[in-house]
Amino acid sequence: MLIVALDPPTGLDAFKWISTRLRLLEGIVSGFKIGLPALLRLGIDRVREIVKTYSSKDLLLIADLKLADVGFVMKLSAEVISYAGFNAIIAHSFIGVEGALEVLAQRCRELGLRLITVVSMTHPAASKMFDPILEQLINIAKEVGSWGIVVPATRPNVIRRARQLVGSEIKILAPGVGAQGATPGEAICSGADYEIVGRSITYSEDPYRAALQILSEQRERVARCRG
Ligand code: BMP
Repeated sequence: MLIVALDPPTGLDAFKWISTRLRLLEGIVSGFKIGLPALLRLGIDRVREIVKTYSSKDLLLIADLKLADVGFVMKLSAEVISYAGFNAIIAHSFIGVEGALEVLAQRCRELGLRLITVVSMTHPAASKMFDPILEQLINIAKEVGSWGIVVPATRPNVIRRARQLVGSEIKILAPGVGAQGATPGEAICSGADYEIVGRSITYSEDPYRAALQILSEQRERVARCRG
């Protein structure tokens, strides 16, 4: 129920930084999310070297590109992401279905990539920009057959609403735990399936211990809310 976001700090060897954390954490977490900072710094072939090692394992390997383009271009991006060994990709819901997400969703099905769409975000402006149209964004996510949606752990009320709207079919992935203020387990108690944690684990002196601590807090909280 824990996904680790790997966003390497500028100035360090990104390849080594990511590889070390994957190796340390692969046995205790549900998956990893790698985004633009790593992809831009390393390029797809070096990212592939890292990701391919883990492709055969039972891990979610998410490419966080937050795609928001016309279908044809997103389709090309999905092909690159699949080549690198990822098994999931993130796109924005707000771009809509026709000519955009329907094209991406079709290519993802062919490639065996899980499609995750963003329906709200953790930053303060998101409550003005995304939440008023949450239902519409979720309907888009459902229409294209998204495997999962991104909903902010920082706003548990949005998670509760999203869970009511998607039912039990679609996974809810909730970033914002730790560095952005949400506490471990709170999003799961509100209806999320996974919590996404970056810096509280990856920037810690001891990422393994930090992850164990978050997992234990998550378990305690969930045990309490599920009674
Ligand atoms: P951190 O725990 O270090 O704040 O990292 C959060 C991760 O979740 C980052 O990789 C970020 O891109 C991602 N994320 C987010 O913080 N808010 C969102 O609304 C959506 C995200 O994907």
